[in-house]
Amino acid sequence: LRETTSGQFGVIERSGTLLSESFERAQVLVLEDSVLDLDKVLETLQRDHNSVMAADSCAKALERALSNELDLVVISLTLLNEDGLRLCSQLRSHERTRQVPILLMVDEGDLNHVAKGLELGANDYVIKPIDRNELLARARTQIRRKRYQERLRSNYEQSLSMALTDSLTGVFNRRYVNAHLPRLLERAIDSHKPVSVLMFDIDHFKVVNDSYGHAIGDEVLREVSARSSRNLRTFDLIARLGGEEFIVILPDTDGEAALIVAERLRQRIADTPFTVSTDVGEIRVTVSIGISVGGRLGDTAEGLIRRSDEALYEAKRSGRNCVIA
Ligand code: GH3
Ligand code: MG
Ligand code: MG
Ligand code: MG
Repeated sequence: LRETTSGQFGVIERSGTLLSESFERAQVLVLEDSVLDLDKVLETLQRDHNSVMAADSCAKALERALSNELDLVVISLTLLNEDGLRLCSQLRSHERTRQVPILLMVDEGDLNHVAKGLELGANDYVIKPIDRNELLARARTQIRRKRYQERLRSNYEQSLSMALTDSLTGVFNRRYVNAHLPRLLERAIDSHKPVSVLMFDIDHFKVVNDSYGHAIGDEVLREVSARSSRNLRTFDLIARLGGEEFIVILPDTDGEAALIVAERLRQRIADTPFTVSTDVGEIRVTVSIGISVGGRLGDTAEGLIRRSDEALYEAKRSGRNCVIA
């Protein structure tokens, strides 16, 4: 026995013969109305301990495909009363099944259907009468390819979200704001709606660190993030710009409404002390907030951020724990 592993999928070979290889069972759906052929396909695919479902009409097959997480659909093009190619195009037109691998089974005399099927999005085919080893090999290839793509996609999504998220607090980071604010502003200008920006900074945060330690400081940062997020609408956006400085972007919000949001945020943080994990008891923190409003022709993201930063500086100078627009 020789084992060659490619990530999750160990391929075990013995003198050239493929043996059962997948650690994860695949969910397979077979559309076939010939009992003999179906038996053969089921028996073959079950050798890999796959879980195999059968359907004898396009409608039933589609229903199953839409209510299961399938890894492969095997479609017979020799159905008595139906055209299996219909299922092919149906699968490709639904979001849920757009990516599922499709393997066709055709009669030798109907090879012209194969071209049509591949055009409709089928991935591969086998010719009847079915050779068991060939069917199994082609099925495995499709299942493996699907899993590989899923892994790539989830790695990609994970690294994307890591690149745009602040690891301490879980809110967005500066990079995300830099990428996203120009687009939000452009949309605001185009739709003649204002977009407001709140910049806020924890007051005398150095004292928190100095008194209780950096770890408690981190806890406070996390709680400030969480408390702020809870008090925003789902389409508002909060990011940590660095240190103890945050930005909140409020789409479709004018200065007056932004002032109300900012004042509420300030109060929620100032009025309820923070409970931290050690026995230091409750910690009180306050924030200073600066507001700017954009949406006029010629406004830029940099300008918007600079104006909110200036307002924040004003708030610090005015004694902290306050909002300046
Ligand atoms: P001000 O009211 O003027 O904002 O005073 P401040 O003390 O909050 O401002 P200052 O900029 O002097 O200090 C910010 C402090 O924030 C200093 C730094 O130790 C702390 N800090 C920055 N990033 C982190 C972090 O990730 N975790 C913790 N615990 N502290 C941080
Ligand atoms: Mg500071
Ligand atoms: Mg500060
Ligand atoms: Mg600061």
